[in-house]
Amino acid sequence: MIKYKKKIVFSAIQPSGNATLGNYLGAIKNWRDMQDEYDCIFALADLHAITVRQKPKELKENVIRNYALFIACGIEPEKCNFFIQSHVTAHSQLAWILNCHTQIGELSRMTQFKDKSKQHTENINAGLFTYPCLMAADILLYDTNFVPVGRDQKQHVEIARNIAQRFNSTYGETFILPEPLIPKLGAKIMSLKNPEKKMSKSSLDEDSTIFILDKPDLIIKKIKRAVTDSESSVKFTENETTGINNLIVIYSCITNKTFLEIEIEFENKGYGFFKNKVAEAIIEKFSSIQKKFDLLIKDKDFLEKCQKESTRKASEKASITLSRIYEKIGL
Ligand code: AQP
Repeated sequence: MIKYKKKIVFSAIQPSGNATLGNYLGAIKNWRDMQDEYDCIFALADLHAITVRQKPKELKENVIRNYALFIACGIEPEKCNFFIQSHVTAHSQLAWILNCHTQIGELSRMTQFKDKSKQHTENINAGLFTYPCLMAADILLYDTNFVPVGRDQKQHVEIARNIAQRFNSTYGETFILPEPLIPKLGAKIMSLKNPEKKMSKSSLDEDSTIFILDKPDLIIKKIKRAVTDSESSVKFTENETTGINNLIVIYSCITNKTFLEIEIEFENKGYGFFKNKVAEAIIEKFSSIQKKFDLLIKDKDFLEKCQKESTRKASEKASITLSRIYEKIGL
């Protein structure tokens, strides 16, 4: 196996819509902060996105918009490798091989499959079921050490690890065993309308989700409408999933203030006042990203150049791993 100078980080995100505050705090912000210390490889997982029916024209546009948006969020194509999953064919090739090395039983335990098949009863396709094999392929192709993800994706990194371990014990040392990196804070930002559910980009109730590209008025409106309980004090309650806990976590992630500092800051101030401050903090954080995005999305040449170069680098690395695997299994 190749010895790399820096530890390798891989993570991906679906361009299935507009990225959310949850995606930002649970994933993108942490990717941005890892680019100097690690050899980072990030992807827009468009092959994963088609496990749910997409409109082709919209998907194409979403890929370009999200590519520009993540650069605006601080993903630097000069520092890391940021590419589009379907452009590197080794992902689908390895996914098939891993399909043949994964048990139906372990796939049926995946909570995302259970949730999404309830959500999309009209289209419970095989890809939705074998999604973890493609995700394992994404990770294992790059000899990844760490996978920074939100808490909802931990189970998928664990199955990737199990598949890798089983493969290694059958064919000899082939894959590095990846570990999930879950942020201490912001690993699961909850829906603003239902704090029992995670904030999601495909939620049917738009008021439950803040999108990175939401304009200030809309952010204020959504935060004002966010569910809070009947109490009125801004206090974090351990082990409970309440609307106020969710807003405290969001405010803490954005301002870097501790829960105690927040409780002191808003003592006797009431929810209305607190919500205004939360909205202001989000608006401030997203306004510079939105300005950068507005410029980048017009610069098609730059975006295309970055994509081409990243595809070339990723394909090169991935094909080395794929040859190693073909050799092991006798293809
Ligand atoms: N609410 C969240 N809080 C913290 N982290 C989150 N992530 C997603 N939602 C939250 C993290 O973002 C990364 C990319 O996720 P994804 O878009 O590839 O898939 P997802 O988890 O299925 O995200 P969504 O928003 O719920 O998309 P849809 O609605 O299309 O299914 C992952 O690291 C994830 O943990």
